[in-house]
Amino acid sequence: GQRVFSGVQPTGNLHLGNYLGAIQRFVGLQDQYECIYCVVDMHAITVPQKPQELTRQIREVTAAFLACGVDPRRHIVFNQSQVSGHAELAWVFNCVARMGWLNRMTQFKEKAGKDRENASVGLFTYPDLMAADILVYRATHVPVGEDQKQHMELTRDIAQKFNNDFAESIARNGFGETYFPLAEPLIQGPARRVMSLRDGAKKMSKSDPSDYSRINLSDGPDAIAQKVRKAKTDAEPLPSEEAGLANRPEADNLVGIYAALSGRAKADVLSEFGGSQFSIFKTALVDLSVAHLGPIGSEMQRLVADGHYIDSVLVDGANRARVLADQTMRDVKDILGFIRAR
Ligand code: AQP
Repeated sequence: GQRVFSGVQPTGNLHLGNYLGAIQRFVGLQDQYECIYCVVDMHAITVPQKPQELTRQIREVTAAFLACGVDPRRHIVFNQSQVSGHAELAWVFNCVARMGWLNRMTQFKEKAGKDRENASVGLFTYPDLMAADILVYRATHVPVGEDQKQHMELTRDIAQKFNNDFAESIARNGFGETYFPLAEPLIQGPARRVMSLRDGAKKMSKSDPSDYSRINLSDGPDAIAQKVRKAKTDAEPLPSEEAGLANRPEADNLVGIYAALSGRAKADVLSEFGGSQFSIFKTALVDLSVAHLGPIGSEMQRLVADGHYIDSVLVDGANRARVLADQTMRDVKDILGFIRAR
């Protein structure tokens, strides 16, 4: 079967990059695939979190999924820590992945910074847990932003090494030639890497100290308008063709955002705005962003206000996810040669 898995960390400040790179795309996959969307709270604690804020942020990400149009009845929405198979399989993958593989991960280098001795061990093994998130459901497709490309390659390497190392046992247990699929990242569309509004060389990120660097899903019309108006640009008018965006990262970023929000191609947007000054384009971008994000923000607020409903969605989703994950863990234990109750 074809199955989609993706996760979002409940680490605050959900932004337009998270939306266009991931959550918006979750919605479009629902007609084609069986989908599992996860609030990855265990990933969040790889860096310090305040418990009460973490609780609030788990509800907020869940509300964002629902407000954007993820259907928790037809698909599965839950938080990672409620299904123990993620952590169990991550341990197995800690023993499959090699130190050298993890040493090459750029996200760890960026997040650990200079004080690497003081980073948590969990931050280092984060990609093994991510591989477990995906493979505990034997998911085949993973919609993510471009920043997750390297972790997706590692996920495939882990699946492949497990399949190779245990090939004989996989066959003996009746699973055929391979057990885990080589999950395919779905990194698509004009907003696969949304950049900071203040610096076209940096990705839009939750942890950027400047709130002007990002549009938050919770921003109202005034905040959105201010941030777009202050967004960094160059002095030239917009080009008429996509090739004209080369070496103009800020222009490229704003055009990409406009394209993604309107469901059009960048070339199509430029055929409308080519030759315009940024002031005109920005006004159109404000209108589009407010029209698009306004209803999402207010629906999120409405949902978060009813914490009981959100929590019941997560418990129900976890109950359904657990059935799938438990089956994988039984299979994996048999493949590894562990003893279990039958
Ligand atoms: N700027 C972005 N453009 C496109 N997609 C993005 N994603 C994140 N930033 C962008 C995608 O959002 C999904 C969830 O990401 P995450 O929860 O793993 O958070 P993150 O990548 O750690 O988010 P930030 O904003 O980058 O946080 P910090 O500041 O902590 O590093 C993923 O699919 C991701 O690709």
